Amino acid sequence: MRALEVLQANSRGAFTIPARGLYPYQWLWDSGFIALGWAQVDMERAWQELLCLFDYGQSPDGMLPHIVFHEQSRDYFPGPEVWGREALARPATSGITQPPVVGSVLLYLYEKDPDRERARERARYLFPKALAFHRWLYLARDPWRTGLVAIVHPWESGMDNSPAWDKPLSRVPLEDLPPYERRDVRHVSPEERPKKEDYDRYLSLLFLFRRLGYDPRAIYEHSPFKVVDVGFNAILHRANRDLYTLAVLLGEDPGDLEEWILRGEVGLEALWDRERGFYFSLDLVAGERIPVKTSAGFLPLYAGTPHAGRAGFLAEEIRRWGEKVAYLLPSADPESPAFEPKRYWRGPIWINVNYLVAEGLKDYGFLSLAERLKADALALMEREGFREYYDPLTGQGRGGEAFSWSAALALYWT
Ligand code: 9WN
Repeated sequence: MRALEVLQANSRGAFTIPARGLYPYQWLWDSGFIALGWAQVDMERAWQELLCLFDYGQSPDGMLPHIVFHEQSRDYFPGPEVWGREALARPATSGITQPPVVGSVLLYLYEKDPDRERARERARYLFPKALAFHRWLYLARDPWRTGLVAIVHPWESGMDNSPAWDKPLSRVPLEDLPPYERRDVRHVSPEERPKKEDYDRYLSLLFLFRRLGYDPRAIYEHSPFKVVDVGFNAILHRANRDLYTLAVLLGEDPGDLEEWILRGEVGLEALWDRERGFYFSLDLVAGERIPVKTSAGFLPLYAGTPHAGRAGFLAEEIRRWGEKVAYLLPSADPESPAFEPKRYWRGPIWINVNYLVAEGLKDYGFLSLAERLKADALALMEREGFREYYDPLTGQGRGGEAFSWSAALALYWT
């Protein structure tokens, strides 16, 4: 299947599912990457992707959920009945969020659209909604105004079973869970997915949030998993910068963006570990750094916060990882004992992360390394098709097939 055919096959009118069977709804950060793909072939469709997300997914307080359950499906667990957030006028949604790439995608669409009238009209409509999402993130997840927001569930990182979450997740008490049946392992081999222990805790957190009525304040206070994810915050910082640029271009009031940018820069740079020369996430429950090297640690390059010296360190580290694998960029340090080349976010290459890190490397002038991340991603997709992830040692495609954001980013790059 060609890249555009993948998007067309996964399109459900105004939104695009990540993959047939495996993920039958609209996901938050997927839709951002997918819109970048649509923008190469059908600008109107790209705008629809974001409009659909905000119009149907956003709650009155600004929150954007990680899944909008537009349709009924028996393919995915946990579905809308498990989250228990059925609304009357809107489709049901999940009760947690995901990395905020949409602000940056909004600026991209605005700049790319040749129909300037449409670009202005759509951007003016979506800008305050994107701003409200960021305001919600700071209110709900940074009550102490540190400049960094917390995630309360591994699914919020988008990198679900990252080895960085092993320790903080192990502290989550297991609920007396009702019997449940995973559907992901009907579509994909269990060796390529998170383990049962992980799912038990993912669900324990879900049921806790449900009991708390999805009240953001109660969740922040009571969640036994509370982490400052370097990846999430780097993406948020870049989106703040991009929304600020958009505000200036549109002549709109930038609200608190300037303040968030200033505080975010200081916050992100505080995640740098001088001894180990890497950016790490913070476990807010234990009050400690999580010294586990994952690809999220390279995302400050995308945020644009490191000074040249630190950026050079990161580029060097990517090259070192590159000597241990056949293709870049593995999602976890290939030398770490936690590295599993086939299992989801514990080693495989993800096309969206290659895109984000390549963008950052390009901004810092590491052009040949940025080119390698892009070339490796394109070579893998050419050889194996548009898979969800790839084994960095053998290049073998893994996880879902005909995966939307892989196809979308191939369109973006070619
Ligand atoms: C939970 C849709 C999503 C991606 C995530 C990826 C995976 C879901 C799952 O699929 O997560 O959100 O059920 O495994 O980890 O990044 O957005 O493609």
